[in-house]
Amino acid sequence: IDGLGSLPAVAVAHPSATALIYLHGAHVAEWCPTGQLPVLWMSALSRYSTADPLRGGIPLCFPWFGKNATDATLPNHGWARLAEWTLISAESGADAAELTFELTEQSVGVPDGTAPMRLLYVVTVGAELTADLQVINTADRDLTFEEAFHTYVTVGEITATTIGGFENLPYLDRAATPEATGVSAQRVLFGGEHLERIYPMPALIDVDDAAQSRVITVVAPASAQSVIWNPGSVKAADIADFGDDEFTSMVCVEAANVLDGAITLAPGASNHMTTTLAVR
Ligand code: TA6
Repeated sequence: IDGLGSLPAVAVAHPSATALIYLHGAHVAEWCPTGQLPVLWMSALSRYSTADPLRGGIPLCFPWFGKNATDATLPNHGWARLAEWTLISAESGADAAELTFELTEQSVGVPDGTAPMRLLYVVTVGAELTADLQVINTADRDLTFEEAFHTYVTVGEITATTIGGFENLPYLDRAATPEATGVSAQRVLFGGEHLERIYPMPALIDVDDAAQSRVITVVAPASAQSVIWNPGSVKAADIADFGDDEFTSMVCVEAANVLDGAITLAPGASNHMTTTLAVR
């Protein structure tokens, strides 16, 4: 179908859930299990243009996370979320629909990091949502990259939301200047400030969305790190495609292989990173 901004998208209508996935960035923008409130958050100010990443849903960060280490003019979080992916298969089973998207080197429009590679992205839409990114090194040399699912979930009120799964674990505090380290003595709480933490552990997260009386779980067994991010009022005001008050209704719970968790593939080798979202 033609999504917003006439960007091509795949609309999934399965008895167990609905979803909307843009070919731009193979970007899962919407997922709603039947009988539940929508789970993914999208900014009302998101751009729907091939020049920009969508703001919300599940942005694919690849082949680097954040700023490019060598060229600051390159797009934040890499080029996979800016590329036009191809839907190569769509199947519907009793419990879920399964869609496979592909991106190969010749379809990548953004410079740097375009060593020959093939990305296969399988999204399973059902009562749970699973995303599986497979990277295949089709080059004749080692390929090193970072990758992350930058997942935005929607919550009723961020200050009434807590995140469990990191109790007594250390984190890198990226909201501190300079960056600092900390330990989460308890569940992660939000007070409207900029919160950005990288925990060196696979995501086994529960988001207690008390305002909407539900718990969203995010599991990512093959991720080296978990990133929690809320821009808070100050940082949100600096982000053009992020409404000033929108930070109160979202939190990013990201599965990542970044920093010392970056992946290196030998020629012909491949890896999978998956994340599974569920609501109860
Ligand atoms: O995951 C947190 C983060 O790295 C923040 O630093 C912030 O930049 C956020 O991602 C959003 O990045 P984006 O390029 O999508 O605006």
